[in-house]
Amino acid sequence: MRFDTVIRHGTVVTASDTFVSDVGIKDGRIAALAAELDDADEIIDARGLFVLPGGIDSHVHLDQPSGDGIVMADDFDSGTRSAAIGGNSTVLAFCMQEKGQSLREALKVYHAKADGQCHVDVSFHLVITDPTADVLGQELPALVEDGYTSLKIFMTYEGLRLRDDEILATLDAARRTGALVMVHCENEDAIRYLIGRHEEEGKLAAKFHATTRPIAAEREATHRALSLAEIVDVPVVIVHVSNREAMEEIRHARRRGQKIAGETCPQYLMLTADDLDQEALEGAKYVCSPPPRDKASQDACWEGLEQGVFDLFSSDHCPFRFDDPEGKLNEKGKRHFRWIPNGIPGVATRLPILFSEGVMKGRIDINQFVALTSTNHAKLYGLYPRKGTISIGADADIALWDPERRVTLTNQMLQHGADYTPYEGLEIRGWPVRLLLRGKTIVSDSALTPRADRQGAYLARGRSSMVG
Ligand code: DUC
Ligand code: ZN
Ligand code: ZN
Repeated sequence: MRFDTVIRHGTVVTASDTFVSDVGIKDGRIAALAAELDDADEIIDARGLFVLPGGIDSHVHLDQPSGDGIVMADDFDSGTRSAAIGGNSTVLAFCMQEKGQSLREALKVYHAKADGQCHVDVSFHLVITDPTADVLGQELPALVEDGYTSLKIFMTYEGLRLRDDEILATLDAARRTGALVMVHCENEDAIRYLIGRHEEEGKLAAKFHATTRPIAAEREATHRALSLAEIVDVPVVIVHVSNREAMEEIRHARRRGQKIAGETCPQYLMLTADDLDQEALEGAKYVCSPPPRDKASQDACWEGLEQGVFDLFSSDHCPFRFDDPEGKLNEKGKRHFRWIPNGIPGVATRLPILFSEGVMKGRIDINQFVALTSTNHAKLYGLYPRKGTISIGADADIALWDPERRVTLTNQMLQHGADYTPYEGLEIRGWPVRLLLRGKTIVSDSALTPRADRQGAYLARGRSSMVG
């Protein structure tokens, strides 16, 4: 067979295997894995490089309205450009239902934002904020059939959070339809109570974001979410776990026989609450929810990655500009932590951080890296085996990694819309030097190629591997 492209002499890595092989690509798909393939229009020399499935980041916020004049720093163009720079070929973003809005209406809005704008492949999780009988009974089943097979619910944020009876109804609808539910676990009533107490005491600086959202508030909500899921007998994903106690809840639930996926994120490995405690409003840069904790929590999250408590390592990219009246330092945010928008940028730094801190420091092996950053996302969110692995017939979404490349992170190289990165100056070992999306090179040496020009496609998805 004559190929469009052959990647030669690289070390191919999947979630289970590592082997030296050439990769033959035809019509955007992987067509051969063999030695000495050379009949191709384009030959890419990958000697000394790892040939990995492109990253899949299944937790990315793009172009969501945040209320009160706050504007998210990335739209689908800039956010997916940054994702590609960081070695990702697919992102799963959120389609946020407004109260009173149908899911179909919400999807129309998000498709209009995304379609034709994306540099990598994209799909949507539905965020359900208004679980009416019509939404759960009529819309959801039809949308799951149409390939919108996952949804997110919140236990915190007034206006977004669901109460326990609404959570049960949503979980039950998910069970009936075969959708997978992601849950943001923090106890809103406890947080509101603590914010009130902090206000009485005049504690309004950014660092108090962390003390109003303590570990117990996350642990309690995690336990409750898992109990509610047990009651209706449905799998769930516990997203952005920040500490040992919440992680142990996942372990306990699995011991009870529940099907649970766990997710953690770079901020819980690399940041602590001390980062919020800085002069000149600098702490606002690190405000996200759940908040970063302490060194012991970082160690626990590493343990969870090493031991398989966490299946997913996602960015929770939720970017706001720092020095901007529409961002972190909006007028009210300068004076009170509760008005600092929650979230940090990270779609470009997720993979390099885990590669450098995890693989190169010997905490996880490279097969675990692939599982945590690509394969498990594809399996859990209904994209496998088209995405998330290197096998015959899969989309040729491939990242070439140079383990010898040393990079000092700067905001500018990440090409997102935020005006900072929480990881400025971090020394990284190992870098994605080339990225192919369905066989076309879209990133080379940290720059988008002309072929990258918004070639990302929308992906309808199948059912999760955890469902059914
Ligand atoms: N939850 C997220 O998943 N992302 C950003 C903010 C939040 O609360
Ligand atoms: Zn969340
Ligand atoms: Zn998020």
